[in-house]
Amino acid sequence: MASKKSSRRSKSAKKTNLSSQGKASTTADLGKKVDPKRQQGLVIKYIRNFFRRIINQMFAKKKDIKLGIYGPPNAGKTTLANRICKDWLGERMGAVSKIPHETRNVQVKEKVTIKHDGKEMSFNIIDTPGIATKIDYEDFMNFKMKTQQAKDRAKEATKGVIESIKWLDEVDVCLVVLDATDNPYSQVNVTIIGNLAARNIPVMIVANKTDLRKSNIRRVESAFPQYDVVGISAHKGKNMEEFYESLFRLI
Ligand SMILES: Nc1nc2c(ncn2[C@@H]2O[C@H](COP(=O)(O)OP(=O)(O)O)[C@@H](O)[C@H]2O)c(=O)[nH]1
Ligand SMILES: [Mg+2]
Repeated sequence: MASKKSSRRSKSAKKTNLSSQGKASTTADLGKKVDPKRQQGLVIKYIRNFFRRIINQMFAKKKDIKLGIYGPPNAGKTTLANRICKDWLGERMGAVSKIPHETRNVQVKEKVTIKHDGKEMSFNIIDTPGIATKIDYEDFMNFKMKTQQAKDRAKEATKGVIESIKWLDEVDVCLVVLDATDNPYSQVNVTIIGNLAARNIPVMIVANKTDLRKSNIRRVESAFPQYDVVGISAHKGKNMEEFYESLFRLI
């Protein structure tokens, strides 16, 4: 019995000990809290941080969205880039030609502010050289180019394809421009879109040249059913409202 009692006593003694320690620390904390100098310092620090946060938010630089324009040669990528730049900057972006691989270097137009439905977004527009699986200098000779000129163009076009692919690392969102009069199930189209999907880059497909009778938006939609497809004529400026609406939905 005696031993049981003594063990109970020692347990309660332990409890008392713990609770007194707890009390002591609480008292110490309270002591700190009521220190007016420390309290004043904390309030000043809080107010300073609060205003710093507000000022940072007010002047925070909005990041420009890097919009890549990709696709096979001659689909109308530069024509679309020019259309966007003309709509919002009043100036065009680059040269357009019916001869493939006119754009052989990546072109960037910075700070293109687009407004839609009361919203405003700033883009860096990246027009890329067309991606092709085969570039043959003899094809350029059909456009009445001299042999050396055709060879140079083929060499530059090949470099351009590599540059386009390198730039995929820089892109936030991407437009894939396809000529809606062409077969959409090409190796190039599947490779571009597959590459963008693997990088988790949001994609919108632009079925261009809808002003031409041979164009077929449905065929593009059924080739890539998981993507938003917008039919436009970049050349004529047809359906650009829907294009901007889809672009804002993409972001
Ligand atoms: N009919 C028609 N032709 C277009 C359209 N967009 C571009 N083109 C023509 O297609 C050719 C290639 O255009 P371009 O913008 O240089 O293509 P890119 O190689 O993809 O940059 C040029 O002759 C353009 O005038 C369009 O909406 N309709
Ligand atoms: Mg081009």
